[in-house]
Amino acid sequence: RKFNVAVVGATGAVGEELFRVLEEYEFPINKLIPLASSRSAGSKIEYAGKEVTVLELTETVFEENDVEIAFFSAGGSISEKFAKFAVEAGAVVIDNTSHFRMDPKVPLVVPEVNPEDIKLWKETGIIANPNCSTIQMVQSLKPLDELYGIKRVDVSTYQAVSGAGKKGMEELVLQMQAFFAFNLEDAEKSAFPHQIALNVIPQIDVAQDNGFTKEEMKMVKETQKIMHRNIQVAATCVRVPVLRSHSESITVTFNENVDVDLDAVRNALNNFENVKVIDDLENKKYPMPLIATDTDFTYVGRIKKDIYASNIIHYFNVADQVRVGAATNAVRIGLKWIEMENDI
Ligand code: A2P
Ligand code: 11C
Repeated sequence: RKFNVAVVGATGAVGEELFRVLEEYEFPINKLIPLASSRSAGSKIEYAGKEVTVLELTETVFEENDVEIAFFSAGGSISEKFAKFAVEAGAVVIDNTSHFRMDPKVPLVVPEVNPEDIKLWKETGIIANPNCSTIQMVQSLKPLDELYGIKRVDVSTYQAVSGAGKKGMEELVLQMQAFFAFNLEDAEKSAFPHQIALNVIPQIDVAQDNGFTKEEMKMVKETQKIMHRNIQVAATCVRVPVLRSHSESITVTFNENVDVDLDAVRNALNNFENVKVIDDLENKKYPMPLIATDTDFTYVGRIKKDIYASNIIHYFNVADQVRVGAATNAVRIGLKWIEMENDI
């Protein structure tokens, strides 16, 4: 059986990647309905060698097109306003924004980690896709938690400008061009709190009352919801002038009595679905954004045991956040949903 599939935010960075991933995974599509604002209505996207016209997102477009699966990736306020119309039209909504993630009735899913939660979709019609930084982190935490039991996670991120969508990528490129034209002062600086070219910005999203940012607290709350455990998490989220793929330096503290065996750690990570270990420091081999970009794997390397405590490890984790952290995770949710709900 094939499905009528809508993509809301069809002209955005994640939307465009979604079409590529849907095609690569041979998603069973009967009719594809790309949706965006009135600005883009009438433009064309290419899917499986054919041109498909972008329609304007309206309250009635889901009903009119018999949409059965709707991927939303046009920002939280659009999901807040329009997801209900897709649900009323009988579709399952797979939402990439943060809007529904912490709603206790809405499952928050990384298919490799908590696929069984997809079953809870019936209550609201919505399945939420976690934040990109959370997805790649929990993919490495899950096998480690199964191995030894995790007590605490300390993470610093190195997040690419693609996390801020197309405008974030354009701004880095334009600032670099302006730098080489000796004109950086005049370059646009609006996608980030400061100039991103030749800089590192320790702020992603807005400040919270506790001194952390919203992005950092997403990593805390979403990790606990996905893992179904109150693992302690402290995050510092940093924007770096990398075009694509987020990196994370992660310290994991296991339960008190654990004496870590690094070979067991490497095996557990390597055997976990869609995780790959690259860990050969002597030969300069470790995960980097340029390795992860355009792939569907979360790469882990620089794995080391703490020099003071036998229950602590440190490692570096990299994934293409437009794919693993957004489009691919959404498509994997869609495929699992089809498998679970439609016996295909
Ligand atoms: P549009 O191109 O018509 O503005 P990104 O995350 O790369 O910035 O992309 C955001 C996506 O969300 C784009 O596809 C954009 O469409 C879409 N979008 C933004 N505002 C609206 C809106 N009011 N209605 C429908 N889609 C929107
Ligand atoms: C970034 N992680 O890199 C953010 C973007 O909650 O879906 C994704 C925000 C979200 O800027």
